[in-house]
Amino acid sequence: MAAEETKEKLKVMEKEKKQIIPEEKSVDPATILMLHKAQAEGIETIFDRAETMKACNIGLQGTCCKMCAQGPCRLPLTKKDLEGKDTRIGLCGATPETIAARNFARMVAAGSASHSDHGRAVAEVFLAAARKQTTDYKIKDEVKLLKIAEDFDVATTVLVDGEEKPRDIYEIAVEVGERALGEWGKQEGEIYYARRAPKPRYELWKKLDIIPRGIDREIVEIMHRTHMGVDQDYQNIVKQCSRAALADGWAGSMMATDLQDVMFGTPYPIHGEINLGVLKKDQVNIIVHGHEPLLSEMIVVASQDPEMLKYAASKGAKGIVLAGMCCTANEILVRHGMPIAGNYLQQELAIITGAVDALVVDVQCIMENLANVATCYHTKLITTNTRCKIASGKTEHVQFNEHHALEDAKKIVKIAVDNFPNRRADVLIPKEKEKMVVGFSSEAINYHLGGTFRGSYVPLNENIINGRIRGIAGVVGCNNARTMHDNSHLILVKELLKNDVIVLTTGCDAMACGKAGLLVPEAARIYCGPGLAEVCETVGIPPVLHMGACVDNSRILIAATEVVKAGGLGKDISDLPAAGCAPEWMSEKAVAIGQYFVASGVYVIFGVNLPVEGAPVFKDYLFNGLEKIVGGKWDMVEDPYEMARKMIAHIDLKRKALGIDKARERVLMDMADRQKLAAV
Ligand code: MSK
Repeated sequence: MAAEETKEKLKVMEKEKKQIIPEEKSVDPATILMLHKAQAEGIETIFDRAETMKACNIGLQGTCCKMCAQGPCRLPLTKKDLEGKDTRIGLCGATPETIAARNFARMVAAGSASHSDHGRAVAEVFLAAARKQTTDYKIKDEVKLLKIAEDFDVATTVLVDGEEKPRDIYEIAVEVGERALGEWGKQEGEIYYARRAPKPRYELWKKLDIIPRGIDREIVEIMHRTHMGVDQDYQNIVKQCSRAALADGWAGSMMATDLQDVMFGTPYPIHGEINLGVLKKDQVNIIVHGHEPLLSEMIVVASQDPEMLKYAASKGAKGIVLAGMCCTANEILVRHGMPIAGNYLQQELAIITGAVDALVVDVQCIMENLANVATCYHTKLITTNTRCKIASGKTEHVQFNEHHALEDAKKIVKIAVDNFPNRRADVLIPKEKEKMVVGFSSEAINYHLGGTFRGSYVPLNENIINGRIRGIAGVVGCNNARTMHDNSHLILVKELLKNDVIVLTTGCDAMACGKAGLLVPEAARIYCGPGLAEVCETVGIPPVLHMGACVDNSRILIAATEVVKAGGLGKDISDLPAAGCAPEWMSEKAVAIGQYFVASGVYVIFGVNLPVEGAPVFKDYLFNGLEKIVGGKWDMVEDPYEMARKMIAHIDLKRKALGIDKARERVLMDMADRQKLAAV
């Protein structure tokens, strides 16, 4: 059916139903078009359910306790409680503070567990590759392996006849893999990577007794402490939140990032494309969705296999498009330049194009409703992980196994190709797709800002000190169906850029920025204040640096540490003119990330809602008290303009404390100048 005819049909069908107004739900034209198509075809999405199903008011406040069967005890905050003495307690006597702190802690535990279990799976495959038990995975980045070997106290050289010789790379990898895997079950001592932090930060953690002992231990301890009748001191609960979250940020997530880099390559700037327009009507479209890139790395290979392409041609397809969604997308984008179909709230909409032949999911952020939507189209929904199955009976399961991963991947690609001739609905692929430059690992930032000969964060620091760059912001996190899709991400990021704040991004924020054209060097001229624009144009980088997936927030920790080490901006992460924000968060992982940034000394703002309003004393501790202890603190702001204002005010406060509030003019050296210097 011609596109015009389809649109007319859509309009008529829309009029007959009372529906959400797509234009009010997203700022992304591709999303809006697909919501219209969903309505016309009678497909319910998360956007519809968010309209009809309201969130529980007491849950929103964080004061519903369902930790035992005497409850749930519901303790909503009323005006009377605020005016007089707050006498609210649960059946056992638990105060709103205890209840909200326990709920908060369980989010930290779940978030830390999710990232870290992803890391564990990566460590297991890494070890199998190091032991040569699989031929599908190899050690790709030897330089990075040697670097992390130092952090794990693994020797990289060996004495042979009194002479120091390099050790076999796979021998080193086995030892690194074993020590890395040991981090999950360690019962005492401290995680290896704690020493990566700036020295004063490490010393502070030691003094506060919050250095994680082992990842699993800290998560289990949260679950124990939050059981009925255990920890009843909100400050003590938050202390354990810090331990578990640090175990995520500085161990589970950080090891996931590092070991993936060693196996699949450390990201360096690469071109990519984003939005539903990357799908192609005349080709087999496969979308990989979730977070763990272990299988998707192999699907990248399988989808380019000449045999598979020939097979696709035999079914009438002109090729195979492999695109990603959510953080699996970010992983294969930053390493291979594979296109992204969209972020979290676009997952159902991808199927609604009618053009997706297989949607392959691994773990995390996968909506159960995908199974319902898929049955309305020809799309095969394929689960691949024992930890993430969908009980609807509407999916296929192809179990990923690292010992025959490429074979599994080929099986999946074949299912998609076989499904190509089955397309039955009107295919409507939005035209929207944007170009982007991505892949700014902390190593890549080092190279790009410092140049080949003098890789260093010093030029970044110089530009912060001289005021061309006002500060650094980490803007990360999800979409949330309770707020307009991508809207807060984009308003916030644009406000920061206008005020010369450089933005580091991951996750669904990175994708929102990509779709809006903020991830290309040309964006500097359009969106940045004069100082930041000058720096970006000189160096040739976008003003928003895409650093990867959710686990790659650990790259931001490392970048912040490198900035501290480069000098001139204080001695600790908490001294930096920097702030973080997750404007549209929804996942428990975001809370774990927020807590590890706070415990690392960063001011962190969350949008939408933070379930602490029902416990004012606990809230005040997170928003104010913690800063006196760890140097970082929480905040919650709904309005993206206000988020930007508060982040910039914080950055300015830090600049003042550093004595750099009056910008000092310095000569900005370009790459050629720096190379000349290096040659002297
Ligand atoms: S995918 S955790 S919705 S960022 Fe990492 Fe996006 Fe949040 Fe999932």
